[in-house]
Amino acid sequence: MAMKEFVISEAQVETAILVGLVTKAQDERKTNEYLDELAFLAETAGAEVVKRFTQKLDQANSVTYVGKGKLEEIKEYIRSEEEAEREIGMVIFDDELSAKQIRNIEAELKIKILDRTSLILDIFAMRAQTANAKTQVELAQYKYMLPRLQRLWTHLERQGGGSGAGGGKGSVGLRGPGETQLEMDRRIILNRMSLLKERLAEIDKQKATQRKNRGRLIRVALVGYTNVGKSTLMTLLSKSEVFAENKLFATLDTTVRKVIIENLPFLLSDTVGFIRKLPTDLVDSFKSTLDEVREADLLLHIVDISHPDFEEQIEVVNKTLADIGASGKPMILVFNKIDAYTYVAKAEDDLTPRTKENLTLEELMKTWMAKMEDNCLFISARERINVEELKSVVYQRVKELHVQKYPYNDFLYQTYDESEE
Ligand SMILES: Nc1nc2c(ncn2[C@@H]2O[C@H](COP(=O)(O)OP(=O)(O)OP(=O)(O)O)[C@@H](O)[C@H]2O)c(=O)[nH]1
Ligand SMILES: [Mg+2]
Repeated sequence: MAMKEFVISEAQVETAILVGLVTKAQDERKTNEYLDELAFLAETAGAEVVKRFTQKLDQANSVTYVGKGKLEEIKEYIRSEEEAEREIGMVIFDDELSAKQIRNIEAELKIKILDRTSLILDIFAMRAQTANAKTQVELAQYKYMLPRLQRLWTHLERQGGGSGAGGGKGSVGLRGPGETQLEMDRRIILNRMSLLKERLAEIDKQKATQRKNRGRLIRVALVGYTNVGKSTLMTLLSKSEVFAENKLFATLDTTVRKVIIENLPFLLSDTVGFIRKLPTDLVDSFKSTLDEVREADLLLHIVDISHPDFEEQIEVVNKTLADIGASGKPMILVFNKIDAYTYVAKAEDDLTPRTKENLTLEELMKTWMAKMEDNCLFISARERINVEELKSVVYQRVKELHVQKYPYNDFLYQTYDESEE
């Protein structure tokens, strides 16, 4: 269709300021990594980060998160940008804010305030495709909103009645339940939440039935931090396209595919990635999505070895698995993206101690293989390095599990002709 009648103005990108704390528990390097991730989240949601503020505090200030002076500094920055006709769209805080903190900060800065949780929820709302995912996200959003209703009221009055700049439908942080819906009072929200819960229970039941009808096949789940390459690997192993991109939370809904390696069929599922500082409430809301992980016979824990912080990511994933009751399962640790691994080579005469940044890929592999008693693999899903090795390891493990779980099931030994798929 011809578009010549229309003048398409350039989509206006909202700008964002990030705020994080350096505390006893979180040193400056950590804080910067967290803020890198927060910036990636903001970018995924469609905002451009123009400035970061950090402050050293023993712990977050219960009234305004940062101290009074720092808040003043942020306010000053926003004002000066405004004067230069560069309006700041929002301020995003790296930790979950209380109702009180949001109210006070907003009163001071008079600008849209988000925190890590509401930003993640916003991305989830943007990404949700199926009825199941949409219901789960909506429930999680109400859970977040409920204790902060006060804030939402004042927030929306300003959004609706103000100059109109930056607000409105579809902007970062305001997707999901529409503005009219937000005018509901607490009681109505609670009613809506119980309706959503009923709906999810219904979906859970259907899913459980579906899972039961899948037959006697071993179930393997891909788990891992967000953006590590789970969906890319799923596509590779199942030979059918699964959505993957270089954004956070590209996958929200679980995909289950039947995969056959040699003569062995099994089920492989790809599911939502995990992230740091993800509130348990949010994880709970994804119960039915995560059932797939909980009921898996074998986990393939995918790690992005090219990420500077992959070790902490492994810990976050293990902790989240424990939180959802999926720890203690047979697991293979799969280090992905070996093609993108980089390290800082040390000069021969440099006698300062080597740090993890100085390890070559070979050294790192050795360390992990010793630690995992060889129960790990190093691959590149994108460059197809060591994928055959991965397949044969998965084949062995699935076969063992299959014989254990279904000793009388002989269809393992039929030979499948790959060309018949
Ligand atoms: N360099 C490199 N990039 C890869 C590799 N595997 C995947 N990627 C890229 O990493 C990004 C994320 O891949 P996905 O498969 O979407 O990752 P995911 O784990 O499914 O991510 P979420 O669904 O968002 O949690 C994409 O841009 C991929 O192309 C790899 O082996 N090497
Ligand atoms: Mg994915």
